[in-house]
Amino acid sequence: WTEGICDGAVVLRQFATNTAPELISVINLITQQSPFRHMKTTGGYTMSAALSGCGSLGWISDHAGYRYSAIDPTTGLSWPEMPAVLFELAQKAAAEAGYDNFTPDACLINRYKVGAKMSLHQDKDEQDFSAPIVSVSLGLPATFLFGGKQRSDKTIKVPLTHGDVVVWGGEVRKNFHGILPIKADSHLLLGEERINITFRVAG
Ligand code: MD3
Ligand code: FE
Repeated sequence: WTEGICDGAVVLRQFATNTAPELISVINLITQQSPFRHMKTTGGYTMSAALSGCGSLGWISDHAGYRYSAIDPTTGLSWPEMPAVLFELAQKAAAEAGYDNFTPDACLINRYKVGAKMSLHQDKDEQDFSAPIVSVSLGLPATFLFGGKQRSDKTIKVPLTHGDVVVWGGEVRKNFHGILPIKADSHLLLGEERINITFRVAG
């Protein structure tokens, strides 16, 4: 079933639940090639969520700042190809929210262990802001914080559980957002972890 959060944000509850086991097995293959790593923020902090990715571009962070790169700096190689099961899920979810022919070139995979979080930030390293971001939540539940155009704007909390997919486009594409610390629990498929996959048109 679908829920609107506000203009431009559509939650597709349980949209990925049936394909989740397959998603998890391709993520295991991807992270054997491009392992999860903790990026550093430009402020010098180490991010508590670990990152990997697939597709022609991946998100990186270093002394020079944040950007997308065709090379995974950890391996010196290209990022793994985006498996069809991931690409097709993202395309179907985008279509469900009214975006036809969504063609993501970057698939970022965040892994949260218990206690990991993501502070309020905006996603603005992509070239094409007219394309939405599609996010898929797997494993432990999370509380998503959804804010406005400015960091100080009030935030609302949106619970995200295993299988939920959210399409973020239009008006809210550049809004501040974050994830509260993951609570201790265990999930049948992923154990004490949450995985979030985001699909973007980055290049
Ligand atoms: C709303 N990830 O990777 S996904 C990120 O759960 C990121 O790992 C979070 O924020 C996570 O950048 C949240 C949902 C999401 C992604 C991008 C957005 C929501 C968004 C961009 C604009 C507005
Ligand atoms: Fe983000």
